[in-house]
Amino acid sequence: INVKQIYRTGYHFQPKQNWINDPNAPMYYKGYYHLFYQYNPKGAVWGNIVWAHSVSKDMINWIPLDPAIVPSKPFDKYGCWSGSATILPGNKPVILYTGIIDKKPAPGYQVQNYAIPANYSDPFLRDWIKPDDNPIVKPTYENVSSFRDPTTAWFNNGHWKMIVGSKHKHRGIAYLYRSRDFVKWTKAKHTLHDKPGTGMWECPDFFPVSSYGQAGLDTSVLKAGVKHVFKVSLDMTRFEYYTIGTYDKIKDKYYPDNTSIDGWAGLRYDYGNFYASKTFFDPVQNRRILWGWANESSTSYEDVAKGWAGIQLIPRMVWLDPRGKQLLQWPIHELETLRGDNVHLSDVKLNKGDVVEVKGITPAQADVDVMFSFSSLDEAETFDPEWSKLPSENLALEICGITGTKQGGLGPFGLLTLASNKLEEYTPVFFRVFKTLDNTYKVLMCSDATPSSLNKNEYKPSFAGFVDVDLSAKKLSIRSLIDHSVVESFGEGGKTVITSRVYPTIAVAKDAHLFLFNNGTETVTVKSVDAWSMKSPKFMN
Ligand code: DQQ
Repeated sequence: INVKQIYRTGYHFQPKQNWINDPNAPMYYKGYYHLFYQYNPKGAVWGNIVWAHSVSKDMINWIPLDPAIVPSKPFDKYGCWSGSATILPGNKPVILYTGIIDKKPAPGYQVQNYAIPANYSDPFLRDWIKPDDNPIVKPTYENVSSFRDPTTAWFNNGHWKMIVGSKHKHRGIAYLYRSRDFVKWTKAKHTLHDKPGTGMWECPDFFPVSSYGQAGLDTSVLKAGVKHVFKVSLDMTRFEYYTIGTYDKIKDKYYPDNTSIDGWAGLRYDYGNFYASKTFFDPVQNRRILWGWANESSTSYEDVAKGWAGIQLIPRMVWLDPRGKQLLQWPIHELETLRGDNVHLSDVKLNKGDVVEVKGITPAQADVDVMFSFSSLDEAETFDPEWSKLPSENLALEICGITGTKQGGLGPFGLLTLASNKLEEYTPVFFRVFKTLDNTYKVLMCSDATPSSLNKNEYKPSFAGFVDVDLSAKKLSIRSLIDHSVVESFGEGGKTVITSRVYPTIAVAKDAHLFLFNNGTETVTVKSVDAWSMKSPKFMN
């Protein structure tokens, strides 16, 4: 293979070439899942943005189509930016998206447009019409260059409602708009939600979840026992955060629960490389699916040399954790159809310093599911009280940066993914358990790119999040989706998720290895590990 192509993913969504970013308007229509995404037809850097389009029966095998929405009208002359789909009564999809009408002021003058299918009988929805009464929403303030990414609309009290992400000074804002006919939209007097000090809110998402069970809800559903999730992508930190809360449909206001931190220290879908995400309701399997984009962590020089940049992560099912304080996420079950050769081990003891190889699969393209257990919490390291003084939005990350895989008490234990045989390179995904002075436990999950590559030019961040788990069962699990240059890891059944992009130089293709490790004084048992070689989808591009 071409040396530049060792980082292409085998089963994560990618077009043949060029730059991609945000997933747009995911939806299901007449037998097919549709994925649109921000795409530069002319190169491997951001620019010339159009909506590329692919369809799929299972969100794993894809049929690429021609771009669906491209600049062609005065109201989107300089770019077709992110947006969403809403399915109107009668199974009629409509897309709302941001059009750039002028290059100035930078990054562009933004309005909201709609597009409708040219032919409803085409399940691929290849052709879209942009009616001449566009734009349907114009910016009203001095925020003409910070006013974008309309959401899927929801319906109540005789109106469709949608939000547009924005900011005013440093306040992040979700402006609310209402319409009876989906064409004439009126700005509400108040916002759906806003928050000082958070900067521009990109790609807001707002949707209901049931209090119990894994079933998803269509975006307009509002009844007893329904909570709402509000998510934004923060331009300033390049992370997303969400809260769980209540939507008051009379006041048309969203109120985060007091168990959710509303700000940079809040919950994240993913504590790693994951941005501009969007959910949709899948009416066929009654679930809500989350799509997110991971950019490259390499230099743009390298992106241009390899001819592409950006991947879409594996779609995740999302639902409310039974305790109601966070979401859970899990890769869609369709991914399992790609599982090939399997290795299963059970009851493997890992003493301090042990590194055990998992052999018999293709470690560069794999799915690994492992359950660790331990017999006592006594060895947990002390949570340094000094750490509490660190900025709370980065606490987990700071601690992971300080401790890494250095010897601990209960942990670090976990996986060494994309590892070279002699461990010159590896991306560790692991837990460390800490005990605070008031005798509570803090479980840290890390995905640390620092040792991932000998290439000095790469950006190799360590990422980390806390796992809100009751340790009385004395077990912790990790599932990692490993795919050449991406490691997507789900801690404790999807309580904490971390994605890293990495560029090993030795641990590539057949020279990549997978190990289990423990570097804590407490012996840890691998109750079970299942690892699969992953096949590549039949048609991807
Ligand atoms: N990407 C789009 C914008 C959005 C940003 C432009 C988020 O609409 O705010 O490509 O990554």
